[in-house]
Amino acid sequence: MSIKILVAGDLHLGRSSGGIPGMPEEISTRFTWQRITDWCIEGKADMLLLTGDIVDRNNRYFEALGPLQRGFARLRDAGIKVFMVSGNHDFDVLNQIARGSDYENVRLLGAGGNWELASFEKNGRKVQVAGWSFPRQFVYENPLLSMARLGIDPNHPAIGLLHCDVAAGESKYAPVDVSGFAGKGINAWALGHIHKPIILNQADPLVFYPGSPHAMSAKENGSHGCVLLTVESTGIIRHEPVPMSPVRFETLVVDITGSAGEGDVRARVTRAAAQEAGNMIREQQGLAWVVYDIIIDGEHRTPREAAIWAGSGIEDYRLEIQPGTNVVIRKVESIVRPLIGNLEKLSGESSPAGRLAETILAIGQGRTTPFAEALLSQWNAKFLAINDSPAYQPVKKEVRNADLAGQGMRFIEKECRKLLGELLEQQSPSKQ
Ligand SMILES: [Mn+2]
Repeated sequence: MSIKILVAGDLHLGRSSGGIPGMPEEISTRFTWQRITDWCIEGKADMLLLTGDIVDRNNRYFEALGPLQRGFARLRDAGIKVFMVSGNHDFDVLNQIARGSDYENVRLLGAGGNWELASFEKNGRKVQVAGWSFPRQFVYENPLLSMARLGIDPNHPAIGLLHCDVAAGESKYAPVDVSGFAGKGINAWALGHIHKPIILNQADPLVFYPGSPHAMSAKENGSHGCVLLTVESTGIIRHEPVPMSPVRFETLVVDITGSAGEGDVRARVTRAAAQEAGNMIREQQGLAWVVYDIIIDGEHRTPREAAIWAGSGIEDYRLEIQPGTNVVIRKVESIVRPLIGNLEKLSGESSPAGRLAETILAIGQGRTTPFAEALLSQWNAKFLAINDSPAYQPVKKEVRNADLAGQGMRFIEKECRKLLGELLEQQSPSKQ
């Protein structure tokens, strides 16, 4: 018989997802906490592991504790054990709750920053869990360096729980180097602190951040959920993502080339969003909100107007693509270029438009023109003057190493396209 262990981190109870109209219940992280506990109670997991920052320190701190405790009680009544470590947000509160006598099923490991080992048994099979908890808000030392012998039995699988900042160099959130997880007698390390799900090492040991189970902002795009660890009877630990977040943030690039007026541009944007969200809900159940940041791309005769059309009134757009699943658009950005038409033909002309077309063509083919060269030397002089100003000293090294000429040429090409687009727009019959 295998043992199923659900791992969740960085829930930040007390917070809600931004960018969603109204205050529907499912945008709050406590909705996802309920989903996680339901999932365990339905018998899909034997044990729940929490990797810290379960409670958010800055948002309605006391309000968050009620739902947490209700969840612990429901898990207790269902006979589900919880092992957890605290993070920088909940270093004090998780320990207080676990120390009380109400939840004998809940155990905080490594209180006070002292490593601790516990074990879980089911059907005569044992899994060990080692953990370390944040003793205070900021920890500048690497907790792995103080991981003494915990008496881990090599005959049984062992899981490590740690809230830490991997590969960050200096950090006040328990900086750890990824190489430090090996050789500790742990088969799988479940980490907390980083909200994006990441697998740092696939095996021997497995090292991963489950990420936030609930996507809280547009920065946390993509699928968010928990990780299910299955400890096979052979002792091998398998891992798979379990999507949980009712909210998903995505960025979508929509090409509007060939679209005519306002209605057409808007239809392209909304159709693309609805279509992509439709594909997404086939893969992931329980999505209540799909929130898009749209980037319109391509060529248009009037790029400025196209950007305005695509974005106007977008805050009111809402499409229910299936009962209970809504698509909304948070913002629209534009990288649409002016429609230039036949560059080759234009470049043969001796007009200003011809000169611009010639330059755009040349840069695209890695060549240059006297006009581009003159612009580049001016660009270089301006750029270096800015670069030498004291305000930019901190970023200077990075800039110095960059491909300056390439950067300048790309800038010149972009500006030539913009200019040429405007020039042609002025000459077009509709404007005369
Ligand atoms: Mn944290």
